[in-house]
Amino acid sequence: MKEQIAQIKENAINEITEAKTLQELNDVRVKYLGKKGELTAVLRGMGALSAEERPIIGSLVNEVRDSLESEIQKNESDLKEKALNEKLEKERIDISLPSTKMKRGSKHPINRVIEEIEDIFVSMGYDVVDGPELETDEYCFERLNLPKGHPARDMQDSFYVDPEHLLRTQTSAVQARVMMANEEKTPIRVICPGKTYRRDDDATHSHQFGQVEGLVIDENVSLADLKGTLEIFVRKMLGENSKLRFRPSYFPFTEPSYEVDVSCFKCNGKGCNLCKQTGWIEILGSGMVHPNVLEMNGYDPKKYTGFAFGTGLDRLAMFKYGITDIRYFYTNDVRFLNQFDRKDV
Ligand code: FA5
Ligand code: MG
Repeated sequence: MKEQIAQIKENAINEITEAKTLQELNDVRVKYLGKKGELTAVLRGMGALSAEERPIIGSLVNEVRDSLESEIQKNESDLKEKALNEKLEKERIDISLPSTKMKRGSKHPINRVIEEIEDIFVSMGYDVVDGPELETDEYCFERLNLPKGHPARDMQDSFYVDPEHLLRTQTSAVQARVMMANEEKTPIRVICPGKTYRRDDDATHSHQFGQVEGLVIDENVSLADLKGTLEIFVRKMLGENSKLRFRPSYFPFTEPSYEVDVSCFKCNGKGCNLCKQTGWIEILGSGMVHPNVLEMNGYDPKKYTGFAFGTGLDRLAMFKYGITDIRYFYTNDVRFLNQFDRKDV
């Protein structure tokens, strides 16, 4: 019996050492130590032994089982380590490979210009206000001294939705809204950037474009205040050397009215293709708020005066970034937009 046990032990140790995988090792365990295993069978057969032999054989079997178990355990941890190393080698990551490039969004050039204008005017004490893009005829025209049938309405070709509603043609529509909301409180100092719409379509005119309106109302506001404000604005926006020219013009809601030209930044006023050889580029309309407009919207024109201006955002952005066609702003071509993915532009 002892020899049989010694033989089992020898065979088992050999097979344990030869097991190449965890599965093979487990098969050896089952073969010798499992319920129907060879060593277990010896224990089962002990009933046939004499009372003297039984404890001797019993402890021998236990000894062999213990040593087989510890042998299995040792080989098992070796095999586990080997399997792990193989896995690590197979799944090795080459951290020196270049990574996939992340696509970043960038700020739209029009939004950059809006933010810059807001910073300039907020630093001068202005509030930034908003108004609806779908506007009533009343606010877009009537309260700006443009009654129905007024010939100056033809200056802006409008998109009407019904006889009383249209897509606003100018941010000037917020002027009346701000005055009505303030109920003769002063000072009013606001700018309003936003989208505007007209029936236009060419390289410098789009059916949708952006404007920024400015409105100041207080006692003793003068034309000098308008000029000084616009000079600061234009110099900060387009460069310290920009010169301004006020050209008398006509808007029904201002009197007197001016269109403001800035010296061409490309040729410094000498004349080039950008400024059509004139040395000047028109950037905004402005003037002193018409007394009728003050009165119609709740401000006593004998007590209060004010100035207003409206500038085209697209045109400013075109100057600033040297863009030749306004339609690039609205066609969402990423190759165009990606160029603005830099802090210094
Ligand atoms: C006005 O719209 C007046 N509301 C400006 C104003 C405000 C005057 C306050 C007095 C007091 P005008 O129609 O000129 O004015 O338009 C102003 C600017 O908007 C233009 O100089 C131009 O830069 C821009 N603009 C007008 N139409 C278009 C268009 N279709 N596409 C792009 N920009 C346009
Ligand atoms: Mg104009």
